[in-house]
Amino acid sequence: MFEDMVTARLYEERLQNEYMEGKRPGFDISAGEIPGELHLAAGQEAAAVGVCHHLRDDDTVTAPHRPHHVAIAKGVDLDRMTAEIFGRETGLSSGKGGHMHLFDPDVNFACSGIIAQGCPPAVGAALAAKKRNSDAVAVAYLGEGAIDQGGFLESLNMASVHDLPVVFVVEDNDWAISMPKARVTTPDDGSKRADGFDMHGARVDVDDAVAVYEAAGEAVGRARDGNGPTLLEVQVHRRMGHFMGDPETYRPEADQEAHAERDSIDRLAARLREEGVDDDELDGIRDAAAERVDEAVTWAKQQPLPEADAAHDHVFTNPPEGVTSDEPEPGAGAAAGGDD
Ligand SMILES: Cc1ncc(C[n+]2csc(CCOP(=O)(O)OP(=O)(O)O)c2C)c(N)n1
Ligand SMILES: [Mg+2]
Repeated sequence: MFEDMVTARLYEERLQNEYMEGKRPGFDISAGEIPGELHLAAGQEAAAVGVCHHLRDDDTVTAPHRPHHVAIAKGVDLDRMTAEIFGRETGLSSGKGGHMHLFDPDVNFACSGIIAQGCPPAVGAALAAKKRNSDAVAVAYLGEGAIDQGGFLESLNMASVHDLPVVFVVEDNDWAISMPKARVTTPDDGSKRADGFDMHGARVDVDDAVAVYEAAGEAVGRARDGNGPTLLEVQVHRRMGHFMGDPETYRPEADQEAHAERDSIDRLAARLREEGVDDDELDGIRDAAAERVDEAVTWAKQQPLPEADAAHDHVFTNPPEGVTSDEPEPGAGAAAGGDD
């Protein structure tokens, strides 16, 4: 878990630097090596490793727009994920999905920029596992700002009615962009919503990977043993802005700086030292993680960009082979100049 947490943190810090390349002197979001938005999850690593270290490749994980820590903990190919983030042809989605749309079928991982969107597919994966008599489970990650979304609540209902092997993991980082949780969501402990759906709920209210691992062990074990879903909320801390370029003018300084006292990586390092792991070993893990991150980024940046023509591949608007489009010719019919 420590190795994955350190890898995720170093990865995010590296992306933070790479992202700004070419975006200055103003902030041109479309310029540079990593075009588009970038949401970093530094500070949230405990929620990723504590759950994903109970999972196998055939278990499904869906993540939201802040996905890298979860992808790393689930074992997504770091090289191809990085190529995807840099928009390269050899990326997981041929460079067309970008950082919010990572798909790795080898380890059953997907993420989406639409918040709570991962919940229904995770329920679908859990239903599929049940129908196949497999003991695979599914995990849907979402932020606390997404728990008022209908898709999440509908998913809780369906998971409970069908007793499905799914765990919903809410990463509570206190903020939905600039909106503090207390202003828009009740109850404060989101896991209590499980009661209304007659399912198990639990909350881990410290940024502690071991505590998450223990709570997730129960939840994943319950799902794997055929004993139904769980809603698990985990308190985490968003160290960075909502997205790269966020001036965070809305955020009290004390909250911004709180990570110094509550860093989950420091906490786990202290725990490992207590258990007899020495500093040399921890440094060795850090060095190996730094090398892995550097290799992934270096490799990704050497990869080709997709051909412009490839923009038309893999999109739903392509008519299937042998079918001609019945779109009216441009300028013909009622649609011309119409109201869309
Ligand atoms: C359905 C939908 N509505 C609005 C947005 C815009 N949006 C992107 S992130 C975000 C806030 C998410 O907050 P939270 O779920 O707490 O996740 P966090 O960013 O804190 O990780 C919103 C509203 C979206 N992506 N999808
Ligand atoms: Mg949030």
